[in-house]
Amino acid sequence: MVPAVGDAADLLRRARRVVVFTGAGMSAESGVPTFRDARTGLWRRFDPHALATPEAFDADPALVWGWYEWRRQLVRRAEPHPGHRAVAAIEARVPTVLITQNVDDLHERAGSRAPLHLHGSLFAARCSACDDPAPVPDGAPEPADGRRLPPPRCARCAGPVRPGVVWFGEALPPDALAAAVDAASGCDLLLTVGTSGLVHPAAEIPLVTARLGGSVIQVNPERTPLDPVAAVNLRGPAAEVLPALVDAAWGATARR
Ligand code: BV8
Ligand code: ZN
Repeated sequence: MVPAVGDAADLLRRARRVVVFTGAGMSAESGVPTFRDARTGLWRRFDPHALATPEAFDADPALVWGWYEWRRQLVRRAEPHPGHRAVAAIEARVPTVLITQNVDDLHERAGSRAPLHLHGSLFAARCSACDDPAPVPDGAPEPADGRRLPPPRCARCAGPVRPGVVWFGEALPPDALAAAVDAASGCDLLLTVGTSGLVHPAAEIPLVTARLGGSVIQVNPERTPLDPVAAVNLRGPAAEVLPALVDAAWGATARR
């Protein structure tokens, strides 16, 4: 087991207000590719940073909508892992705010009640012309060649419906971002899991806690720019490390 888990457990047991901050690595062991390895499967020819933009959608709505429909169906087939359930166990033991950069619903399906989605959700959609919310089609056909699927049309103005996510170059939802900064400012412990810490402004969240004297614990198999900021770096995968951390802090009963 990862050696420093005892130190991290002491910090977690003593914490009065916790923030859990997750990135794509949190979903990796559920089979949802991260942005760094999103070249697996059907999309190895495309760079997600290029596809997740308003320009890409304007240029080729069917390609971008097909990519999100493919990801939605992949997430629907995925299951939360013990790491997601360990986060819900922390929420049950100590006042916690869960902030995620992920657009999947794995935290919710593991029992987390109200994650703050900084980058929106695969299961939300809205009209790209009039902003009216639009339903996400259920049971849409798997994108034909695994690629293109024309987006649905808005019931009000017949404009193309877009995914309810934040694309590169788009502002984050102001209320979610403000709530996240507020939580990160007021917590005494921030647990950052599975994020490369490269995408801004979300990447600033752990730094807010550290700057105000809170402790940061990082869970990631690899080094990231957050290493120097973390009081404890747990070098391992979320599905293994998070349950071990909860067990070390409160005993295995905490995860039942
Ligand atoms: C904004 C939703 C301004 C969509 C996402 C230069 C040019 C242009 C823009 C910029 C620029 N420099 C900075 C910017 C800003 C840009 C940015 O930060 N770019 C980066 C690439 C440099 N940011 C933006 O554009 C943001 N908006 O700035 O707007 C503005 C302001 C006002 C008004 C108008 C405009 C918007 C950013 C949000 C983009 N949307 N997602 C979708 O999902 O399709 S971002 C998306 O990528 C994710 O949500 C996530 O945030 C990010 C991926 O990062 P991670 O989650 O960290 O995942 P990653 O794959 O990178 O790493 C995985 C990690 O997990 C690794 O560390 C790995 O080691 C670890 N791991 C792997 N396995 C495991 C594991 N960990 C634990 N367990 C495991 N098993
Ligand atoms: Zn419309």
